[in-house]
Amino acid sequence: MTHYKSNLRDLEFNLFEVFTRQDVLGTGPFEELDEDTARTILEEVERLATGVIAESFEDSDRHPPVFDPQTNTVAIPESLKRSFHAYMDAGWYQLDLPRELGGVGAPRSLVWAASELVLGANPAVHMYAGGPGFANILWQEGNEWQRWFAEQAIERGWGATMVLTEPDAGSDVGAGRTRAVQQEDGTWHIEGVKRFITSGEQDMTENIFHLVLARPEGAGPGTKGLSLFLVPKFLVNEDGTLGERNGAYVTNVEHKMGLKASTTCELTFGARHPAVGYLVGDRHDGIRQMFRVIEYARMMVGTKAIATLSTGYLNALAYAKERVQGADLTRQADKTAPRVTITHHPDVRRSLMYQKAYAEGLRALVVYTATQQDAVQIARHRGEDAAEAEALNDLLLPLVKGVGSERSYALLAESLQTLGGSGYLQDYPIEQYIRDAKIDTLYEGTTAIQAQDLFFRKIVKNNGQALGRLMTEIGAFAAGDAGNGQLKSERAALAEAAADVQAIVESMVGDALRSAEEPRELYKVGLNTTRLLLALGDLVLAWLLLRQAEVALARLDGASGADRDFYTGKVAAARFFTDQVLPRLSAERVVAQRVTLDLMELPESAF
Ligand code: ST9
Ligand code: FAD
Repeated sequence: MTHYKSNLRDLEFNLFEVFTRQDVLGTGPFEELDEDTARTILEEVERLATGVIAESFEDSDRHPPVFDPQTNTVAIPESLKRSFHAYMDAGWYQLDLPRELGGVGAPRSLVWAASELVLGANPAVHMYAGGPGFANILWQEGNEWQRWFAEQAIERGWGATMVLTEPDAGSDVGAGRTRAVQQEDGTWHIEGVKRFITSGEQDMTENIFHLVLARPEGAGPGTKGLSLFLVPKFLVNEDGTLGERNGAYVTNVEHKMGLKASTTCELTFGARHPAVGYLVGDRHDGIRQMFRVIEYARMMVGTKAIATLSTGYLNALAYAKERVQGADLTRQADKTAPRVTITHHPDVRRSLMYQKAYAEGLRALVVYTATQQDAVQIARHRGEDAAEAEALNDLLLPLVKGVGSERSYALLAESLQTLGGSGYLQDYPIEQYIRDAKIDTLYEGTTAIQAQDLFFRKIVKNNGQALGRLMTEIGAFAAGDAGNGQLKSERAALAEAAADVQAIVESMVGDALRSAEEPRELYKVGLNTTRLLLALGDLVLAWLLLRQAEVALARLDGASGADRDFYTGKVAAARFFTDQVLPRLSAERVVAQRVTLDLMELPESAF
């Protein structure tokens, strides 16, 4: 038995009962994949995830990769190598590759469901296995030679990295100073130091290719002046074999709070000898190209966080069902009363239901977002416009990443709390979950950045269209008859919460409009962006949980055994969330509307 407790039942419930993916399987771009095959794939990935992939989770935390500064190499622990190779050998990364690259071209909903299992079992394995995905982007964005390179990378199983961050350029990617100098043969020499590069060095693949943002000499400031370069660790000969060592070396590996199995590297370009780079697609369009990777990685980070909360909750639940402590509250005065398992205590039940409702609501958010990606795949296959699904996917991404990571990290503390003092021990996985999940609120854009992305880019720049469509859907659900009379008060609470969120948005838009006359009004928006992110997240989660409850109520009739328990739990989670979480949005609305410039006027020295 490994640490990882998966929830395949809930994944399948989302895929096939709530979002009916069987309707798109077997058709259009997914013609060769039917529901049975999809279920078999998930079972196989789950078997691998709960087995060999999860096996190295603890060992690679206690014995993390070791950096050798003499040789600029990293030794990955043997246990993690086994997990990584088992995953790559099984070939599941092919699910997400197009057929032209030997892949399956599966719907994104299935891809993300399978990814959740791997990310919950051992996120570092998923990250080291990113090479084929990066190659796919390179293949789509690259010139003819780079497309050939991408094919080699997949065939030979090379690793890959995304290289943006520098010591003085974190959230502000446009502050990057790494230079690119064009050579007479058309290649470029990259010069500079990048930091925090995930998977920058390892000894599991024969080559690593870096996708690097650098500023060509003479290019303008900010992100728009950055170009994207392919910089392989080893140059590649015409027959695909490895050539000379390129001048990109890992010069440090960070010591971190968690996610220790994943190497976080300082990468120095051109200090010892030239670091040859190839301009991706022969065009200076770096930030747009890199955002194709970033969008994928933000979805991945959110899914990782949520997967961790889910296994945290299920570990806590298993413990709570066994742990006997204290008497039932109604008999606490009776010192001879039988001792009960802690699941009998109201406070433990409250905490467990928070964990369950968020874990399952957030999973629904991931799958729902992925269904928008399915819609994009289908529209493109038909040669149709996919703008609406793209915009909704764009709107949902900061929720998956920002809300997923914030809520998961906070709720994992509840999972630990369920175990009492034992939760603090390394005998149980939850302390590692917490350490490993903290990073999810930080990398791929901190929560503050996700919140600004949501408001300024995904709402204001989109003229509120995607948000408007989402709110209309939520409103229609609230006003409809879902639940056949049994979800009436919950739907009323949803409508009220939607009005609260709408009011927050309107207040922020008002401040933003006023800032045209009085620039400082924009500070009020900045004081509310994270509030809006979390509030909209709660609203969407409530809606998705209620959609699940509607399905569950319809199926409860005649259900027995495990199914009955499952559907009963679904209805309970939705009711709990609407009763206990949604009312808080009214308070958030009041706070949002009360925001003043006081904080911005406070002298720094008064903090
Ligand atoms: C990191 C990695 O942290 C951590 C984990 C690594 C795991 C690796 C493994 C992953 C596997 C990956 C597999 C590969 C993929 C497979 C795919 C399969 C198909 N959406 O607002 P402006 C663009 S890495 C889209 O003016 P500023 C857009 O082009 C480090 N595009 O920004 C825009 O132009 P336009 C992560 C967006 O003020 C242009 O940027 N670091 C979006 O110049 C300029 O926009 C970060 O995430 C978007 N949401 O710069 C940095 N936003 O408007 C966080 C912008 O004309 N900081 N663009 O369209 C930010 O995001 C900042 O807001 C900023 C600001 C840098 C964008
Ligand atoms: P800063 O940008 O300095 O932020 C500090 C604080 O200020 C944060 O709370 C932030 O929210 C806030 N802040 C900053 N700017 C604003 C603003 N405009 N408005 C409001 N608040 C703001 N990078 C890569 O390129 N590739 C990788 O593979 C990669 N992997 C990573 C792995 C790990 C383990 C870590 C720790 C980082 C990784 N990163 C990677 C870098 C990561 O993306 C950055 O750390 C992140 O974007 C934040 O940048 P920063 O650390 O410089 O923080």
